[in-house]
Amino acid sequence: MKQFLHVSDIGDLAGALREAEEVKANRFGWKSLGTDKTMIIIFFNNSLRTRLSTQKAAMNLGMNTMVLNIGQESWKLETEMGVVMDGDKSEHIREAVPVIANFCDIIGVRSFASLKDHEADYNENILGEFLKYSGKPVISLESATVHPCQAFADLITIDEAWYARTGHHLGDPSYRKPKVVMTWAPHPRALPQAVPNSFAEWMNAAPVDFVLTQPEGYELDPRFVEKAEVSYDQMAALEGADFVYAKNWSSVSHYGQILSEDRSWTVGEEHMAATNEAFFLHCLPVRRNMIVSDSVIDGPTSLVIPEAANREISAEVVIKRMLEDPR
Ligand code: SN0
Repeated sequence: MKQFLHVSDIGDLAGALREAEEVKANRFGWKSLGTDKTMIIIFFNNSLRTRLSTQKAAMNLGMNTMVLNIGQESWKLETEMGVVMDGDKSEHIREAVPVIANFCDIIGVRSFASLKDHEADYNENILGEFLKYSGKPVISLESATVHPCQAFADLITIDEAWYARTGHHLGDPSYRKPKVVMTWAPHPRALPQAVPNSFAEWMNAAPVDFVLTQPEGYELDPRFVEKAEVSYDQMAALEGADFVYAKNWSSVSHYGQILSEDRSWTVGEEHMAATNEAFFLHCLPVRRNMIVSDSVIDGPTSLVIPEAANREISAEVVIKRMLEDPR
């Protein structure tokens, strides 16, 4: 695997889930793959889970890891082309990428959306520099439009919980598909669309019934919504859900703007009561009592902690595949 951005990069999802199960049962079983290999993990933005889980996964595979926080401990990088660099940015990404690439075998990059320039964000301009000019396998660790390691961990978590509850894995033809609902929820800051984009992309590819619910103006890019059922009525969408995935995102059409602060969308017990005793998921970090009530996130069907733990597993499967075949 040369790059990991989209669900199509991982191929068959049933195979990926089986591999995740093998890795989870034996996470140090492929340690020789990474001997004398180095992973560099680059952060343009903050992180807790991504930083720790990606580094842990690479170490499980026997790799050496180096983490660099751009602008805090490296030079500030200029990412636009054709500018006169007379400001506070000391180095251009066009030089930084090949320099970084010299010292490693795999690169992970976190580069959030600017939420100012739709075209630059949706072209994945910053990650694109690494994809085009590093010559090394590249993993998006939440770039402008996608967060595939999160969506893969979400899928693993849904499969595990569904199996624990019903005795059937996703895709078992002898049993019904779970209903998975992703609901927008309010947030005090404008957030990227990367997490909901990837979750929608992965759920559309998975054997689940996927429903997306959001207020008017929060429609995601059609490339990610695809065939998903979309409802503007949150309570109707939640009816009979087996999984509720809450997330805030800012508007695409009014790019990067907050259009609603409607707290009736905060997922609380009255919302969960409409579901089929649904499991609750969120990628974290989560704003309690904005996105979800304390009672729901602390309740018996909340999967947020096992979901975060599965970030190690999704990252390990991806890095393992890159080590096995970096083309
Ligand atoms: C990021 C996002 O894309 O929504 C990362 C999620 C994995 N979330 C935030 O930036 C939340 C920041 C905050 O202040 O709550």
